Amino acid sequence: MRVVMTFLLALLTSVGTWADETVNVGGTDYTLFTGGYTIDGYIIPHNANTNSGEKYTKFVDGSKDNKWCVVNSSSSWSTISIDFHTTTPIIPKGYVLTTGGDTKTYTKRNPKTWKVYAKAEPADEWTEIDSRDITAVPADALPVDDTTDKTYSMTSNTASYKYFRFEVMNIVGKSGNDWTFQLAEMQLFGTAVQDAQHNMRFASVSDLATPYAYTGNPIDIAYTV
Ligand SMILES: [Ca+2]
Repeated sequence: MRVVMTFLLALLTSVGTWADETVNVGGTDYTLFTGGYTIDGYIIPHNANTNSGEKYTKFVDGSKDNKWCVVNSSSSWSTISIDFHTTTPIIPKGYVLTTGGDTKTYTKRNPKTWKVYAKAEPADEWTEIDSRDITAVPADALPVDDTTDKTYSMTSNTASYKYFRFEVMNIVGKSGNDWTFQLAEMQLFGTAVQDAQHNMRFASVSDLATPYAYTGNPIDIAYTV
């Protein structure tokens, strides 16, 4: 039994690449949520072309060495978004975005305007908990550098949430012939207390996505997973 338990422990501790880390905002340390994310759905432009190794699953998979990359042939899209939930409710105080591994080559793929929404229960209405526009606030721009973190805080939030939506309305600009969005990773941080059981990452996301609805803009298409 001890051998089995040791094996299982080794297996669990080898899942994912998350480590217990903190993010310091204004002198206060917040804990990066390491309990795992499950993707619920996403919206991409109808004309998008995504490399099989750069799918939406890469956005919250625990690895900064891969990215979600949505290649578009035109700028006429309104929304790229992804919905996911945490394994346990948390009180988000901010998040870390990580640029893609080739951002120095493709300098315009970072988001330009984006919002974060949250809700406690699936049936709740979304609440906007963060909004960024780098034209209005240039300091919010992600680095034009490969695999680089940038921290965004929303420390005034005191509400507990479990469901999250990251929504991009625009990207920095045209890269070559494409209007392409990419990010390597998003990590929430907050004040929720985690236990050891939740330090493993859940990566069981189906690749068998099927479209369920069109948004108000007919060129965007939504998928549940
Ligand atoms: Ca990733």
